[in-house]
Amino acid sequence: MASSVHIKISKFLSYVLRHKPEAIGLTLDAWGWADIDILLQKAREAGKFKTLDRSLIQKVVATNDKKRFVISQDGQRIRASQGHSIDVNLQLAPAEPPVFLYHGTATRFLDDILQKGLKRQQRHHVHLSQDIETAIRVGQRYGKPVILTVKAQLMYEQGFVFFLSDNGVWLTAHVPAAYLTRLADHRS
Ligand code: HQG
Repeated sequence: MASSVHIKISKFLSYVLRHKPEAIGLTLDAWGWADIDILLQKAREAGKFKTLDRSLIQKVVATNDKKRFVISQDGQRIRASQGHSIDVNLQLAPAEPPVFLYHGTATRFLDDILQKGLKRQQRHHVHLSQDIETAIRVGQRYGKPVILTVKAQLMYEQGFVFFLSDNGVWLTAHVPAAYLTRLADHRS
């Protein structure tokens, strides 16, 4: 179980590595990497986490529940594995998805989704999970959860491109409504 400090640091890293590096004057390279020393320096200058150092970042990365971040092989850089709203190239190779993938959302979005399909909204991609439990947790963030089954293999066969992030999240640009069905029987 991650400590509350770890969770706060993970949220801070998600914010600067996925959405707003400029909030602390940080610059990511084209592939989404930030230099860890510079990140630490900028975080300190911004008055964030006085105790944040390299070993604490390593601990947060290693123990993160969703493995949201990776550190480069040389140990010098860090990036988020998925979830970006800013334009970075994660250089993920297209991959063949399983027959079904799942998307958890809130009941209030359902009508719109069943009409227009799943849109990526602020992020690069629509996020899909391989298991229903994860989808329920994702949906719960926005309200009463509802789970959609995505006919992923059929989409793939019909030319839609899928990617698998380093931390096991399936990504695709858009899921038209025709490939979605509501999973009626799930625990909430
Ligand atoms: C919904 C978290 C209306 C969509 C999670 C979702 C995930 C529509 C919301 C990752 C729609 C976008 C991503 C449409 C989609 N009409 N609503 N046509 N199409 N939506 O947060 O998938 O903890 O950008 O259903 O675990 O919820 O941050 O996407 O409810 O893996 O690592 O619009 O973020 O990971 O919300 O979550 P998000 P998401 P982390």
